[in-house]
Formats: sequence, structure tokens, C-alpha cells
Amino acid sequence: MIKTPENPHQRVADKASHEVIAKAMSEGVDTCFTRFDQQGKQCKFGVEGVCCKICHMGPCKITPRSPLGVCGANADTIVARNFLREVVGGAAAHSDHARHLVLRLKAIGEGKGGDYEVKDVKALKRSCTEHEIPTENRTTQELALDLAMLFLGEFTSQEETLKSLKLAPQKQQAVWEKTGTAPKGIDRMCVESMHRTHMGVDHDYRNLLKQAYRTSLADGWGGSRIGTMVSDILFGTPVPIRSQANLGVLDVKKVNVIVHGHEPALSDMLAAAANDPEIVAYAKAAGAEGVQLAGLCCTANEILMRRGVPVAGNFHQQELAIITGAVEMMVVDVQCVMPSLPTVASHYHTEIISTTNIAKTIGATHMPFEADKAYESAKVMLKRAVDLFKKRDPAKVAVPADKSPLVAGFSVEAIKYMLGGSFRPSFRPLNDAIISGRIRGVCGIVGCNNPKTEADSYINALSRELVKRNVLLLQTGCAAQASAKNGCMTPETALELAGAGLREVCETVGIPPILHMGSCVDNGRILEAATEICFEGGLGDDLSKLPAVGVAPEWMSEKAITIGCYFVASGCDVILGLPFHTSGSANVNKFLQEESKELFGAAFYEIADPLAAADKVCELIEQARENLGINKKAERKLLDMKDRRALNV
Ligand code: NFS
Repeated sequence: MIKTPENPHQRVADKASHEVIAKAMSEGVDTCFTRFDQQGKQCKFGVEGVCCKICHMGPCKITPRSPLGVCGANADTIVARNFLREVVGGAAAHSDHARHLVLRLKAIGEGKGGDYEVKDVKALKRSCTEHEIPTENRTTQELALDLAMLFLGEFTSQEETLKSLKLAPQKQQAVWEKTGTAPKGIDRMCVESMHRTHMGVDHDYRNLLKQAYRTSLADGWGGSRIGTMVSDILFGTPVPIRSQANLGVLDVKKVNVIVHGHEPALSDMLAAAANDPEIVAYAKAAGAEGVQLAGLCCTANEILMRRGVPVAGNFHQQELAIITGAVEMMVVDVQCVMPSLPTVASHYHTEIISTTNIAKTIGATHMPFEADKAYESAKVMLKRAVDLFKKRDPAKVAVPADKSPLVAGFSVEAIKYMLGGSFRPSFRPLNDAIISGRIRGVCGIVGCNNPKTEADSYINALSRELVKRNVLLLQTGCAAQASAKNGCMTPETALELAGAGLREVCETVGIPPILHMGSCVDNGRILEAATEICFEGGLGDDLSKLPAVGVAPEWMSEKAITIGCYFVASGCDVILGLPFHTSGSANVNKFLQEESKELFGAAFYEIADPLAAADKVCELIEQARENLGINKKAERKLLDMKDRRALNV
């Protein structure tokens, strides 16, 4: 029996989702919203992080009456161990995603790339140069192999620290050396963390939490940055591109195919194949006007950034997309894919296709995707979707009209180009705008949706407020999609929202005040942008000095925890809209929220209200500006003729 979600209209911010939730209720289809309600009050011990099931003397839980587990572990140890394991989960997810891409690059280097090739030779050369691989007189294939082998070494290195750390400002590297948080190989960090959290190993909560930061850095500067670099090499470095977002991008006259998950390899092929004349003809023969490809979650961001494929929705809309009744097929890869999808799909004619052997779901059709026949595999899937179109029940179709235009595609390269032009691409104009105070600072707004809160509403309220207060926003993941749906990601509408200083800069250089930088793996682009600002000069010599803050308003995944940790360990304060499961240990929270400041110059803050979060962002930014000495008003002096001559200009 499906329980009606309490106040369904307060569960999501956008109208399209309201309409589809109402449809789900009338058709008796369960969603994350109903299941959230069915869960009732959530487990207190889980919320506090004090449940330990690491060994089988337990599970133990810490209460005032039983302050120690059977082995003697206290709340600090248990909470810190659980936290570190979550960070490992996030680091492993991003890094494994990156590894798949690196292996694809290696295959290209070995002449076995199948349908894949290096699309962006400039990006390949850029990454080679950054990693001291000579590029003169060498073929693309040679460079691809050398870089792939170097990146594979980043996973397997046992004793050397990550080479990618050298991409950070030197002072930043010194901070990691000093604090003992410079990570060695990514795989080693994950394995070592699992070892340290095994029963009877590391019991010092500070030591465990430092390892959490160290592991997260292996993700941020290793796995994630490698993932972005190789995606750019294989699929192209994004440049600004127009598209649309929200459920209204589904087209009732077409065969609708949704790609969902995170890895761009198959979705890129599907995007190419959807316009293949053979597929278009096949769709027309079935009575459709063509194939409409749309994306969900970060797979959406990958093909949005490079191909302008529209976004059907963010995390909380994956079930809703199926419930429109107009989706023939949802092709999923890895991460953030709800196991409920085949059950939801069973109410309609939709087929869920899983494509990787590491991610199967009962009820989905498994079609493992073969790289050497990628384009053909994509065409087979699309034809299957066309066949399903004939089974669509028009009585069950209701696609909301809502969709918003957007501009995405802001890689660091693209931002540099927009700021400085092709002859002198540079962050200088941005630094100058920050120093002069027209832009107060920069805020990264990232992360997911969570049915614990009204989806998108915190992200939207915070984004609008910060833009008004002259803060330039860098967004990724589902947060970026929320802004897009909210109409904040076109230069035109966003400029209307912006404060005078930010507006002036955006108009002058032609960028919107909210920059969509890609998927969550692309949070590495935010680190890269922060580094560029640092290198450009005038705003401090490590990242902790920058007037920059990160916010994860509606986060839910382990990846978001890892991202938060590598932001903090890279010197960027992070505000969480929802707390970690760490409240059972005052010491752990103190370490994350206070002592981290001493280590890295940054810490976590928990703020449930978006406007209070906006206040905090501005407070942190103004503090950084004060410390940099750029808040001092330049004295205005009237010059007489003698003064002018002395200027000698
Ligand atoms: Ni990020 Fe992207 Fe979205 Fe959250 Fe999931 S899609 S990797 S984890 S839910 S932002």
C-alpha cells in the first residue's frame, strides 16, 4: 500500500516535478518521496554515526548507558571510522570512473581504441606538458599511451605521492606535506583506509580523520582531476553551449531515450548515434519524428557540456522521468542510479538497460557495452527503444511543459578564453574584479538532491541570494541542474538577478554569473580554477587565502562527503546544508569544524537555512578579503599639475 507523501508539493521546488509526483500518486507508483515517508523516523544511531558493525562481536551502539562497544571502542573511534569508510566510498567511485577512462586512453595509445579516438589533441598535449611528458615530434598515439601509463601509476603508486598534487600551488603542497596528508597512490589510500578501519587497528579519531582528508585528496587532485582531464582528451574540452533543462525536454512525438549515471563513454556514442540517418529513418518508420536523447544526473552533465544534449532532470527526478509515461528506454551506467527504476518502469512500457558488469539491477535488461563496437551497440539500443515506442500507452503519457534554457560548458580553458581572448587567455580580469571588489568572491555550489529537504529549493534560494550579493558562482552536478531548471543559467536572466558589480563584470567579459562547470567529477575544475586565480597573483599564494567558499546544500552521496573533504583539505571552507552522520562524537565534529582550520585554513560548517548560509559565505569571503588587505578603500586624491607630472605616465 503506497502512502501518499505528506505535502507532496513541498517536496520539490519545480512545477514539472509537482505535476509528475501527483501523477505517480494517482497511478499508485512508489517514488523516493513515498519511500522516504514509509521509512518513518530514521535510525538515531545511524544519524549520529555511533552504530558499529565493523566486527561480529557487534553490532554495537553507543549510548550514555553503554559508552563503549564490546571491543572498547568509544564514540570518537566509531564515528571517525564510519566517516573514513564513507570517504573511501566516494573516492573509490570517482577514481574508478577515472580509471575506466584512463584504460580507454591506454587502449587508444595501443592502437586498440575501437570506435574511440583522441578528440582533443590540444587537451592531450596540455596534460602531457603539465605532467612533464615531452610532446615535440611525437604522435598522438604515443602521447596517449605515455599519459595513460603515467595516470595508471597514480592509482598504483605505493611510496611516491601523487604527481597530480604538483598541479596545486607550491604553498598548498607544503601544507599537505606538513600535515602528513599528501596522498600516495589512489588505490593504496583506499586499501589503507579500509585496513585502518578494520577491527583493532587505528583507534585515534584524529589520525583516522586525517586519513579521511588524505584519501579525499587522492580523489580530488588524483581520481577526479584525472577523470576530467581524460574526458576532455577523449570527448573534447567543453566550450559554452546552449541547451535546456527539466522534464519538458522529453518530446511526446519522438522516441525518448534517457542516459543516466556518470560515465561519458557510452552516452557520447548514443548522442552520436541518435542522429544517424539509419536510426532517424527507423524511428520515422515506427511513427515517431526521431529520437530525443536526454540526460539525468552527471551523465547528463557530461553530454550537456560537450554536445548540448538536454537535461531531463537531476537526481530526484530519475523516477519522475519514467512516470511521464513517455520514456521508451533509460540507459544506465554507474552511480546515483536508484535500484527502484525497474519497478517504476514496470508500470509503463519503459525498459531499463544496464550497461556495465559492475552495476546490475534485478529487473533491468543487461546489455554490457563493448568498446570496440561502441557505435554499433549504441545503434542496437536505439533501435530497441524505437521498437518500444510502439508499445507506449498514450493514456499514460503526461509530459510537463516546463523546461528552461541554459548555457553550460565552462571548462577552465573556456573561462580563460572568455576572460582574456585567444591571444592572451588568462584569469587576470577576474582577479582584478575581485581585488577591486566588484566581485566579492567565488562560491562553488555543488552536490545532490535529498528527499529530506524540498528538492532544489536550498540551492535556488542560495544561488539567487549570492548572485545578488556579487558573488560569482561555480556549479557542478545536480546543483547546477537545479539552477538551470530555475532559469538562472542563461546570461540574460541571471544578469537581471546579479548585483551591480558582478553584473558589470559579466557584461564586460560576456560570462553569466553562474558558471556550469560540469559533473561532480568536474569539481576538479573548481580546484583548477582556484589554482589559476592563485597563480594569477594578488589573491594569496595558497588556496586558503582566496575569498572562495564551497557549499553542498542538499547532498546525499558518499562522493559528496569526499568532495567536501578535499575542498577543506585544499583550503576552501565548506558549508553543508545537511549534517554528516557524526553528531555522536563532539570530538569528531570539533575536528571537522574547528581543528581542520588549524591544519588547512578551512573547515566545515553546518547551516540548514539557505539565507543564513548566504550570510556565512559572505562573512567568510569578507574575512578573506580583509586578510588579503583588498578591502581597504583606495584613497581618492585630487591631483594638481605637479602631482600629475610626478606620475610620469
Ligand atoms: Ni554528484 Fe553526480 Fe547528482 Fe549527487 Fe549523484 S549525480 S556525482 S552524487 S546525485 S550531484
